[in-house]
Amino acid sequence: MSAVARLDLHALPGLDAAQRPLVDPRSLGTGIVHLGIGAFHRAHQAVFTEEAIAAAGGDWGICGVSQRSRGVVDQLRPQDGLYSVLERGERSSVRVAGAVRDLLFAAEEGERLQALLAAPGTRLVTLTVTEKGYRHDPATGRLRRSDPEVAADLSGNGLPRTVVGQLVRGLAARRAADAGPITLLSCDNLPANGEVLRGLVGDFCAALPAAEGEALAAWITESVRFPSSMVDRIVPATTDEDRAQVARLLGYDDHGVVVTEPFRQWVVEDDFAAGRPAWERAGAVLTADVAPYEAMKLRLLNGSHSTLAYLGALAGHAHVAEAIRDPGIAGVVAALMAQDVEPTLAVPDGFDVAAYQRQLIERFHNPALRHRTVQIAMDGTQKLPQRLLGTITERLAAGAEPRFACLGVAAWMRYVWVRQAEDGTPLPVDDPLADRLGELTAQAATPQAVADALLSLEEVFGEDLPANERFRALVTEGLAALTKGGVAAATTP
Ligand code: CS2
Repeated sequence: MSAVARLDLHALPGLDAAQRPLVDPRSLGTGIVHLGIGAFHRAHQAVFTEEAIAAAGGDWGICGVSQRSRGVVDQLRPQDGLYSVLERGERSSVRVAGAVRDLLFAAEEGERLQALLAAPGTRLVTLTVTEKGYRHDPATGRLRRSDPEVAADLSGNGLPRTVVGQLVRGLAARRAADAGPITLLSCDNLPANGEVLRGLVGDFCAALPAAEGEALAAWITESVRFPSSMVDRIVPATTDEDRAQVARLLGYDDHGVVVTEPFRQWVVEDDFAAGRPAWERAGAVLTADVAPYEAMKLRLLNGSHSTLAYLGALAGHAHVAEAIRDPGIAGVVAALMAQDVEPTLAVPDGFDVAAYQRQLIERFHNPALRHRTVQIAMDGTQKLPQRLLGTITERLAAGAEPRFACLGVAAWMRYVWVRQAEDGTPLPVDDPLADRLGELTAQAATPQAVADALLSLEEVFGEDLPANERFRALVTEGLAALTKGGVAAATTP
């Protein structure tokens, strides 16, 4: 039992001015439904939105929807939606965020979700549902109709359980209610995330009976926008220690704390059907073309992150900040960025890509952020295509040898194959394809056999890349080196 009182609206007058929300939460109407109210949303879009409302007004309060677990709903509901953002850089600071006004647990409140999507006051749906939440094949971007939950949602029996099902059924209800246009804004780490979402919504409509699907698809084309966006802020999972620090700083007990770095970036395609918060007033970049920023961020930051995570976890580094201090791993990450990724990028005018890389390395070094390598290692099958495989495909086509990106893929293979660090510590394989990975690697005894088996995963690697002998050789060499001499030997220049 904690001795301090729980954070809620009554606590606000007692906080230091610098710790209070920037807006009066009580005065805010809800205009945004956010699917996937995890720590990342609360430390990123919710912060931009609150600052935008503080600067320019608007009823853009957020209803945060949790899909699978009621954890966040139980944390935030008793706190009137309030939670604190603990920024850790050279100094720490904490502030209570006020833009989340409502919580909804989709698994139990599916009807309310549908009603909210059909309400005229809802003008924007934002999403952070992670890569796997889209239920698509990462290699093709198409909806996985064989997924039992997608199939159930298509059959129309009961309330929809998948994100795309919820959205399409909600849009149908919105059309029936004549509630007006709306924007669906993906904020997940996928290239052309708006286009991906539009495609999946289209796939879902096309799989419905024609009488239902065609008219709905036509209405969607007319009334719904799907802008793309690039999101960036490092947000490690919150620990008990973080919650204890906030209780000391705030004087209140907050079950919904999120921890993050000072840096944040949001580049948004400015294509909205029914208005948006003035995010540019909070430092977001609103632009016509997000693609160059997305590629840069996914390949440089996330590509490095995944490489650091697999090599780091195998070498026994629990956190990113330790992994990046390992000279071998640091060398691989620097070379991955400069030699493999940079030549593939269309750098926006006036953008200093070398400075961006230096800043990334600095952010990875942040000793106050305890970002676990196994957290980033999660869902590798959903992350590899946009983080490493795009780079590899383009470099091979240019006649180059993307050695470092291939070593990242090899480290993923070693990780899902042996499932333990070099010191014997077990490493979790948390991935929607975990069973397949287990089956594929179970029979394989040599690096060559493991690489062959894993490269047969067409939904991850597609068809062309595994047919490339250079690629197969580079990945297999990397896996053989990791197997023979460990991370230290494989990362020695
Ligand atoms: C990370 C990202 O967990 C992961 O896979 O690479 O969540 C990363 O921290 C964010 O994209 C940073 O913006």
